[in-house]
Amino acid sequence: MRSMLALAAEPCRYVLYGGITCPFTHRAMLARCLRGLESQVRQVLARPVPGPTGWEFDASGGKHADPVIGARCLQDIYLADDAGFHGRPSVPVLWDAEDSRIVSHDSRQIVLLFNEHPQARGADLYPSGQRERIDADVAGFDADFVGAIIRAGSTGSQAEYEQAVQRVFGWLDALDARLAGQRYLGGASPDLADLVTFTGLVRFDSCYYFGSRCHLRRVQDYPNLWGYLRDIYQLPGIAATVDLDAFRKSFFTTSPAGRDGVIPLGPDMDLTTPHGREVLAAAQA
Ligand SMILES: N[C@@H](CCC(=O)N[C@@H](CS)C(=O)NCC(=O)O)C(=O)O
Repeated sequence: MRSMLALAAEPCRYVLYGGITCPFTHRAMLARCLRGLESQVRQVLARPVPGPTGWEFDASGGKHADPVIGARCLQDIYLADDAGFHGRPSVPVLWDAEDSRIVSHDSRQIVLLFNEHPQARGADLYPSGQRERIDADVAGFDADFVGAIIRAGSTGSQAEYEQAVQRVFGWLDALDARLAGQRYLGGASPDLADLVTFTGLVRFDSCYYFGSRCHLRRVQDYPNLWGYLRDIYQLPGIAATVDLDAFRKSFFTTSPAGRDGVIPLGPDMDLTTPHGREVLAAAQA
C-alpha cells in the first residue's frame, strides 16, 4: 500500500498520539525515530495502561499530559476531528495541529507517511525493489507470530495450543537462521519489516514467553535473534521507545494470564550489551 496523503515540512505541525505499550504505536514511534523526524513530528503518549475510558492523558502537566489540544482521553482527539464521532478510537493517531484534524489512525499508513516525509533522513524503510518481500515479512509476522501467540495464550484446546506454539517457534527458528548471514531482514539497513519484527521480539521474553505459554525458548536463547534485537535497540533513539516494565504491566493487566492482578517480575534482560553484528553489514557492502 502506498500512502495517498503527504505530510508538509512544517516543524511541530504534526503530532503522533499513542501509547508506549501499544505495538502499533511502537511501529510509528520507530519510523519517526529511524527517519529522524523527532523535531518535525511531536509525540504525545497517553498513560501506558488504558483506564476505564480507554487510553487516558494526565489532567494537567506531567509526562502523559496532552499540551496540544488538552485531551483527557483518546476519544477527545477523535471528537476534535469530528464532533459526531461514535466509533471505537484506537492509537496511534497522527494529528495535524494546523488544520485541527486527524491525518491518519492507521499505523501502517503513518509509517509510510513518515517514510516519505520531505525532511526524512536515513535509509528508506520501504524501498521500491523490496516491497513485495517486506509485505510478505510483515504478513508472516502478523500471522505466524502475533496471531499464533494470541491463539496459544487463549485456547482451551491442547491440540490447538501445541499447533500454535509450534507455529510461533517455527517462525522464530526460521528468522534466527535467516539472520545468521545478514544484519537486517533486507540486508544492510533496517526497513519496515525490521521495525515491525522488533516490536514483537522486544516483548517476547517479558510478556508472551510466560503470559502466552510460549516457553519453549526465549529470544535470549537464539544467538542471532538476540543479537539482532540488541542491534536495533541500540540504534540512536530506539531505546526511548522501549519500556519493558510498562510492556509487562500492560500485557498482564489485559491478558488472561494476569487475571489475578499480579504482574510477574523479570526476566533480567540487558539490551545494552555489544551485539557484534556490524561485521555482517560490512561483509555485505
Ligand atoms: N488499525 C490500527 C489498530 C491499532 C490498535 O489496535 N490499537 C489498539 C492498542 S494496541 C487500540 O488502540 N485499541 C483500542 C482499544 O483498546 O479500545 C493500526 O494498525 O493503527
